[in-house]
Amino acid sequence: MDPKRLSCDPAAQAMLALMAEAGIETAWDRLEAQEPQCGFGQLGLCCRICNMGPCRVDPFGDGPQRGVCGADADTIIARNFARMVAAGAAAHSDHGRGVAHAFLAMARGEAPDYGIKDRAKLLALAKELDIQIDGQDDKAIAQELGELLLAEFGKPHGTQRMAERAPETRKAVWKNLGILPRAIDQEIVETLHRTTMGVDQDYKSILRHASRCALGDGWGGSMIGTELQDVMFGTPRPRKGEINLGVLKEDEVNLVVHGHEPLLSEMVAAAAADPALVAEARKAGAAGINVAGICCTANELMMRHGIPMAGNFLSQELAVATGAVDLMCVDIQCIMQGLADLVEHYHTKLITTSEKARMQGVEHVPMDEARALEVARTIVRKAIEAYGRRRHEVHIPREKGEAVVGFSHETINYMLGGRFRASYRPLNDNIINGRIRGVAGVVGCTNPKVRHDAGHTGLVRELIRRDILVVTTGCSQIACGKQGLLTPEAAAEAGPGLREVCEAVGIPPVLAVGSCVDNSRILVACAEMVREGGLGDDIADLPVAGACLEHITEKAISIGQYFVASGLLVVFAEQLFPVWSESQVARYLFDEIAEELGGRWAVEDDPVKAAELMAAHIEAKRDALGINQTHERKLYSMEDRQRLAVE
Ligand code: SF4
Ligand code: MSK
Repeated sequence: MDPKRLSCDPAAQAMLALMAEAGIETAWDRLEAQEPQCGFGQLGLCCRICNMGPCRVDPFGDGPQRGVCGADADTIIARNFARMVAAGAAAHSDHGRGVAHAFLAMARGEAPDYGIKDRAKLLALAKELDIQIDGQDDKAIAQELGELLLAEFGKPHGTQRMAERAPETRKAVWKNLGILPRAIDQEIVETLHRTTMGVDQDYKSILRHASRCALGDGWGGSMIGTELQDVMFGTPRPRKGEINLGVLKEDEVNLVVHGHEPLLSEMVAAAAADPALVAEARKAGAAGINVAGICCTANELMMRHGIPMAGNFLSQELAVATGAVDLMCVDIQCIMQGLADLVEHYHTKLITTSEKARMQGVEHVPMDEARALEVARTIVRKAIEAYGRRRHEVHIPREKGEAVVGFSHETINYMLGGRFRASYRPLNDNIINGRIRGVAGVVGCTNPKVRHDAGHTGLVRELIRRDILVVTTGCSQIACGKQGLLTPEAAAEAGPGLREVCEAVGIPPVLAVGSCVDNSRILVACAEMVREGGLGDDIADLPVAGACLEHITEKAISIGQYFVASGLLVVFAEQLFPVWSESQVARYLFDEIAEELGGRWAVEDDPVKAAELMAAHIEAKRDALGINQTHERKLYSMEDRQRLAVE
């Protein structure tokens, strides 16, 4: 396999060549060993929900058209799709629940190493949720807020409080369709119930509930996670950091944190900066302790502390193969089991930390909120010990670049509006005057079935060239960072209108918004754009679209579905989309769903064509808003001016 065909990242190419030479297996090798993969599974046509199966439906019409229970292709595809949404929503929301638990423990004084870093956000959130703040101290407010938000996961009555942030028109759409999300757990459990054998057998009904479940993720579990993380660890502000495998240091203890929850990585970052531990590292012969992130943990750490990012999902094995990673500690999600075998070739110590995510044969150091910093110190000490066992030649690729990350919704508000007039007005105005044609969210994973990073960055380059401002999260954000797209200098690649705005404000044309749960920030930004005025009454009116051309996880399907259910066009790669294109389900998701929800799915493998599709959607929205018409420049007479002044 030619490394250049597997990845467009030169650092990844170098490591792939090195690993191939050494005969060390990667995800790409395991993918090759799996081929040909099951075509029924790829199209969503395989059902193993009950023990009369597994059943499959033949898309060519020659073989069986129904499962043993009589389920047809659409029921099977819809059930599989809805279950992906439920699993993705469960992952994000359980992350959010974990944060809420830690937040509450912090407020009660049971997690002394955590605190309140963003008091203004605490108070704003409390006010928004009708919590009395006058006369209460911060910890008491936090306790009430924590209890209220934790209850959102399992409350017996009512709908999601965070979903109240959506524009009125959008909420009316959800209400009319009966899909306003209730308790997050309820939506997930109901999805699993509906999709067991012999329950919901109407594909539209199943998919409508999938929308409700996904909304419980985006406007519920994920949003709660993001908001409480901001209060505890600080709302991200633009920050510069280094990115790619070249951030690993030959002469330092390299401690890589990988996964999703900042609960652990924040503490590891603090422990690694402890002068006593740095002295221990020096005693062991290292020049210092270098913490670097992989996957969404990398996004969380860089946007709050400027800690370098070593890479995204497909970089996790490559980082170990440099021989420079002394310890990799992981929490939850996107951790390849292949790491456990891989570290056997090196001195690298692998450590799991979450009760929810253990690996056989891998040392487990349980994260404990009550003594979080102490746990983190233990992990750092283990990294120092492992450094002492380094025997290998170290092969750290030279590639590293700079990235500016941390464009939270609050930052975008501030940067575009200014300190005294923080607002989305300038963004909306620049969209209305056409300098910026619209906004695209490019998010999600990296999948070995697609040339690593090329789907994301190819698409992003095409979008900014067309004057479309890009916001990015997750592994897509890291891909963009590696290719220099997260710097203000990248504005040189943008079209003239977007370039002008970026240069005037000093922002990159691709705004790094955060981790996977932070896709909720994009929802809030959309709601704010509507609230600001001039771009319609609903998120579905906005010239905005989303995409992920390298998706792997069920979480990505949940994200896509909540963007669609919020009124947006979402483009995924056709080769990765788990729906048979000739099915009624496909017709519904690609077309009819727009009549109900305003948003819809589309599929396209080619990044250039995907950009064309998104740009066409954005232009159609602009036409509908009437902002594509050239306005005659109105010359005011003195009389007009006087009238304006009076008004
Ligand atoms: Fe087969 Fe129906 Fe059971 Fe699915 S639920 S495995 S289609 S019998
Ligand atoms: S880490 S979910 S591979 S974006 Fe959030 Fe990356 Fe996808 Fe995991």
